[in-house]
Amino acid sequence: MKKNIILDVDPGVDDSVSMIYSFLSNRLDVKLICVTKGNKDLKQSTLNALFITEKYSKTPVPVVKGAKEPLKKTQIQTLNVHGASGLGSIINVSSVSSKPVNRRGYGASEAILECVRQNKNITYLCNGPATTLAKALKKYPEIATHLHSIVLMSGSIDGKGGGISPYASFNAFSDPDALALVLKCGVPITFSPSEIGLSVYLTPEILQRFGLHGKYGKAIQDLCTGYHDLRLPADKYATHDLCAVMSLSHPELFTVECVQVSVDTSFSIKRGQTLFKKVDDSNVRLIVKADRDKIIETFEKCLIKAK
Ligand SMILES: [Ca+2]
Repeated sequence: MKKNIILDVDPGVDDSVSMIYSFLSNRLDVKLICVTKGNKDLKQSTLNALFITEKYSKTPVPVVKGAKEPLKKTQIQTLNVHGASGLGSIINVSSVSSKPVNRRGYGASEAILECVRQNKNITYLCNGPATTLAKALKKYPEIATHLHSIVLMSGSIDGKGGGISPYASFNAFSDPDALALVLKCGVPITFSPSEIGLSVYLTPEILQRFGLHGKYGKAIQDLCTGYHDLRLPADKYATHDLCAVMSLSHPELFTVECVQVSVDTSFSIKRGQTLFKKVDDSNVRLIVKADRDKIIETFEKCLIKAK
């Protein structure tokens, strides 16, 4: 049976890769896409999410515009590592004809509430800052009682950053208050930290091969071309958000540990730092290892099957 998911994104190259995979995977059923300000501002991120959904989802999936700013307003820069549009070498997204489902009195919190009420055992996959989810949980605590689990692409095992901050991953740094709030909601949580997406890197040879696998493979090639996570050499492409999604579709390819986690919400240089401590039992799990070869093989099979 397919696993129901809400996918929260800030596209973003690796967000888009994770969206395409989620649409194609025979183990996942995407019920709602939420967009949060992160890699790009909310307007561009929403346009990008609509573009990817319209072009690569085989069935219609509602897209809802979420949080425009973090819970506590700070000067957050966006990371300019995803190309001008946020979609690597795909520059022109102006062909989008669909619109987000937002209307007066109905925003992301309402869309999430409706979705979790309608779909049993649903997992919230957060591939951007946790702001939209935190706001929804604050407004409608009932959401937590419906969620099966939460997967967060956030944090780093070693408590270091390297992109936007020396101590925090981009998503944790972008809204640590939201992350701390989500951690208190009682739902089982899995962290897919920076180290995992960096370890499961793609190469130009792999992307070239993907490019021969039809429309979807070509999209992955075009997305990743022009994307450079500065923690990797220029010819290695990180798969942060894809790993988070695949940890749900293929948990057997990931090693997890039960942990206690703390998030630094101070306004010091350590803002957004996540510290994990291994414990015997906890509702929080941390991915500590991923099987790169099998993940890439599984992803490639999915692209070939879909073409
Ligand atoms: Ca992201």
